[in-house]
Amino acid sequence: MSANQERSFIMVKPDGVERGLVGEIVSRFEKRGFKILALQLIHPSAELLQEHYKDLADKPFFPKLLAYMQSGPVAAFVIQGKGAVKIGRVMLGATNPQDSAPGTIRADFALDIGKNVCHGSDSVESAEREVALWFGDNIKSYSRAVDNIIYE
Ligand code: RTP
Repeated sequence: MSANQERSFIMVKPDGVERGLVGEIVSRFEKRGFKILALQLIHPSAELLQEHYKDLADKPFFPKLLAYMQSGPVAAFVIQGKGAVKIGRVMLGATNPQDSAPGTIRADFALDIGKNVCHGSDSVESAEREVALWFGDNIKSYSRAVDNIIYE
């Protein structure tokens, strides 16, 4: 896979969907130059969320996190492009919005760690796992003429 094909799994959490931030958040990634490879509004099951957040199962906040993530639909999408995972995390901002840098999604739209609006994969390995978990094989690549302008 070439560097330009790196993928990350991004999700607007229920608070972000409820507040009408889906378009704004997707738009930021589109404008940066990332290709949207998949996009779906999903009502996640407890099983899906337990698998997604399995590394956090022992954390004291885990039950609260699962309840929050099931409080409404999420907008799950996949971005593709150079540095998708790292840049995705930078664009989201620090997990706790109180620490997020100005201009990041969490700093611009959130105040509390437990309502931090969005998720982004934290490594290339997690991204591949999360893309497969949420979208299975339902992803088809496509070419964009604009890639010739975005990439040197
Ligand atoms: P995410 O998975 O949502 O992108 O967040 P992250 O990697 O930046 O942070 P992680 O440690 O994986 O935590 C997942 C989500 O759990 C909630 N959380 N609450 N102390 C707390 O109450 C606490 N700590 C984490 C946040 O919503 C965080 O995004």
